[in-house]
Amino acid sequence: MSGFKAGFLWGGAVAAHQLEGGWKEGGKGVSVADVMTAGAHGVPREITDGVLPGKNYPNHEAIDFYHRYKDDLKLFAEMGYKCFRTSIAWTRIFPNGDELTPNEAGLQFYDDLFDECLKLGIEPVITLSHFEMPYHLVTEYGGWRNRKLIEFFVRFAKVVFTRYQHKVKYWMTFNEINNQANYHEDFAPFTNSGLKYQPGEDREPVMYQAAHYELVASALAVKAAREINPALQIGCMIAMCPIYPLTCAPNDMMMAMNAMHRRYWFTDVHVRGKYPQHLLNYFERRGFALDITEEDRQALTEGCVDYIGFSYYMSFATKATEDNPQLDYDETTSLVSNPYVQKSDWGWQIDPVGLRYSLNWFYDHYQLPLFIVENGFGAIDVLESDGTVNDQYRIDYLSAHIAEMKKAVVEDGVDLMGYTPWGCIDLVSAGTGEMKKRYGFIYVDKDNEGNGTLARSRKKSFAWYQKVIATNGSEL
Ligand code: P53
Repeated sequence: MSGFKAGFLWGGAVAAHQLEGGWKEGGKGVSVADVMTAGAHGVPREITDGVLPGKNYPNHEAIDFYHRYKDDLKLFAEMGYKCFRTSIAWTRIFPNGDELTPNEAGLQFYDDLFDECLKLGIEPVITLSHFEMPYHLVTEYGGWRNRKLIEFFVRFAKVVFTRYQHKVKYWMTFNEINNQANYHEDFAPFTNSGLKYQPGEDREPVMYQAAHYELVASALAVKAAREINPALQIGCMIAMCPIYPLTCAPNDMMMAMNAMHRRYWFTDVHVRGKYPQHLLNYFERRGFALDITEEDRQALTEGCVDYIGFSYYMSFATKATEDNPQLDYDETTSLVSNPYVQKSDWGWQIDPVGLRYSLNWFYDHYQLPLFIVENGFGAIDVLESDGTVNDQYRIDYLSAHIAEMKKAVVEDGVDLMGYTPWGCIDLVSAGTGEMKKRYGFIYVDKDNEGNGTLARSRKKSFAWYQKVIATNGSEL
């Protein structure tokens, strides 16, 4: 093969809560993203008890895509996008999450959005749950620690599969479902699963329980999609940060293997429909008695995904230490800095080769088609007086990653469906809530405090990516 396959899905990726704004429009309910304030590098976003006066909630307005999507999609079309990955805000369809009937105004919004995409020759690629579940499900049910959420999610999935089956072919269930492996911090449990912990609560088994219910819900959604329309393709979505051993000391290697087990078992369940034995043994050793029924096990086997969607930004490294004889991985304490790679201003390790490694790792393990649904460089951009942004650093980052992705396809034979760089238009950072951490090919005039005209302008990377797509990745 000489390059990327015909019909390769070049595009861009975003998530509803990070760009739409319109947080109360069209009957939308409050989501978990609506109760998170702006933070910064090293300053966590505050999760407030509901929406409080006087706080800065950057997702409420975001970049106002809700009102401006037609113009923004035109810019994506100008770059030559074949696809556009976004999510459906669950709260536009079921504002509280536990209603029996959906909100028509919300459904209509996505009908219009998808029609507009299709008119421009852009195929929508849709995530069902991307860090924006209804906040009501947190306050009334405790988030995904409650089995009832399976029913609510599956209802939501069935409604949107049925409604959009002739407009959307490619779907993903839960965005970066494995972020919650980082359960000591508050961010991932809340954004993945609507989990708020009691002081002193043993967080780890709660995380496993919530993830289990999500995996069952995902499997039931996959099964439902096939019944609704067998042409639909449903993937999982995994945050891939491959974990290297710091050295070739055998115990460092074993530590890295255990770390990979603890961060990526989610993929095993999505793809193979059952838990890996190492995890079942770990539950036993730790005395975690989870609610996993025979019916759940059956559901998991019947809802295996069609492809693996994943994000790739960085690699991690780990090492064995004497105070950890069982080489257990703890994401807050076990990671070390990799001396061979550079870091972004937000401390993310820049490692293009890690993308080739990740593609091979997934393909070796699972032999399913892969879809890189996020990759990108969060950086501080400077808008020049002539309206341009000279983001050569972003071009360097993306071209180096695409070059490695090409090796994985051409030299290693990985089956890759597409590539959608993250935050193809500047939007609110998920991790920090900042506007300053920009990823886009399109600059949006708005700052961390919410000031700005929201005007859009093309960065240098815009024309560069346009050429990448036009040449199907030959010219980087
Ligand atoms: P931000 C952590 C590690 C890898 C990806 O992230 C992550 C996160 C969470 O911060 O999130 C994904 O905006 C996520 C997007 C997010 C993007 O990566 O923190 O799917 O919603 O915006 C970039 O720089």
